[in-house]
Amino acid sequence: MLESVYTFSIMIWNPEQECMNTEALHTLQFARLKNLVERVYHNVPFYRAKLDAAGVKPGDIKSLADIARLPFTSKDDLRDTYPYGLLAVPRAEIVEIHMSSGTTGTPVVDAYTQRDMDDWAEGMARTLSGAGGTRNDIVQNAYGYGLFTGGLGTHYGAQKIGATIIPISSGNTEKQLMLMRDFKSTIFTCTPSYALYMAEQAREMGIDPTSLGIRSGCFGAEPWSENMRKEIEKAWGIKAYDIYGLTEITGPGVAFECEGQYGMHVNEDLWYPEIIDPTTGAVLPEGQKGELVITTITKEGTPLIRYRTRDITFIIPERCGCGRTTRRIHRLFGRTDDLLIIRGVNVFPSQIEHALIEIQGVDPNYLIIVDRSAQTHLDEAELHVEVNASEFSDETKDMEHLRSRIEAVMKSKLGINLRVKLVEPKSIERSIGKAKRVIDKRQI
Ligand code: DLL
Repeated sequence: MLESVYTFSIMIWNPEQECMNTEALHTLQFARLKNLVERVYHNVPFYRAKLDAAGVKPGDIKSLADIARLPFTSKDDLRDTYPYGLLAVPRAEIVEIHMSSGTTGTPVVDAYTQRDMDDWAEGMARTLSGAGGTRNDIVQNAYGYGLFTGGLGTHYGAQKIGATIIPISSGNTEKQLMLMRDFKSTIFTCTPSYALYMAEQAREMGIDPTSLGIRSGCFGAEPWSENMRKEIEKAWGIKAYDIYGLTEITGPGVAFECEGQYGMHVNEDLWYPEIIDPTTGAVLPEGQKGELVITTITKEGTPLIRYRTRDITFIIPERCGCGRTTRRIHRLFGRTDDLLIIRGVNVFPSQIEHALIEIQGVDPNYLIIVDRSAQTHLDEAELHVEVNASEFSDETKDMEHLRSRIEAVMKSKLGINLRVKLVEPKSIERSIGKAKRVIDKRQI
């Protein structure tokens, strides 16, 4: 094994792959891409039909740039081929299956061979190392275990770096805090909203979260903002790292933040990223915001070609100072399908959260309810915002002042009129996994 490379102060897990020179990386990616197209063309009828329809044969892939000739794969394709339609190996080669329930209909399935499992553990080993994790750490893993990839993905990565893992799964907040205290956990992993909730519960139980000795945390699986990072870091006295992945593309471990905490390094030797214009499908240059598309260049079980993630970001054009040469994607801006269009104005729920954190007296717990008036047929949006326990007052005048201030901030920052309803501290339902922020009644 190579000697570990230290830049900043944190160890890079796999310098041979993560710090490869760009030319060598492109050569590797091209060889893997070519092999992938051969494999799916010959083993998956769905892909053969798709490539034939696009007029592309495996032999046409002569450079990495030829990836743009390949057709996209979408979530609907995954649903249409449920459960085994995208298998590129005999079923007996599959050692594990995960799936995401999604909010509607048929689940999307990911099936892994042993090699896929190794790649997954590798991606998560790099992720945890990016957050400073080593064999000396105690990782308390509060992502849900089961079909969701957060729990087991983190588990495999923590095992790979040789850390001690506490597989507590999500929920059971009191026990989480007790184990943190008793076992002296040093890293914890969960959704960002659960991290904030846990801190709130700790304080309620008379425990100062900063006294628990956690050093850092890997948070992802849902949108969060830079301000929310600050809140989490302050509440726990830790460094909070953004991590990214999705069930269809193996799970968490696709991209992760390093000590620089600006953008997430994509494990590009395993998952090849592109950014496209979501309307035209054209590939966009680095620095330009669009939809992230990923090709699983080493995946054996259920490989995906140019999978449209619907996640919006851009590739950061500059190379990172940490020593890794892998490209970074910017913190996610939202999803193409999260986008709320309220009276013609585009709003991502994350923008609301961002604006709220800057307002004194409210917590970043909110719910937005959108409906359409039966009389005017216009969209109407109501924003429920939790008042901070210390600011909550029986004085109608004070509350009214706060309410109109929030409405004014939303109007100036988002350009929409939202009716704000202040609700009591802790009255919005907390989540132990992904937080639900939007109820859109217009589709019902
Ligand atoms: O959420 C995998 C995961 C587990 C990622 C643990 C990170 C940590 P899914 O349930 O399939 O898989 O949801 C994937 O969640 O397409 C994004 O829209 C969103 N998402 C994931 N990570 C982030 C992040 C897991 N860091 C979907 N920031 C993705 C914003 C994220 N959104």
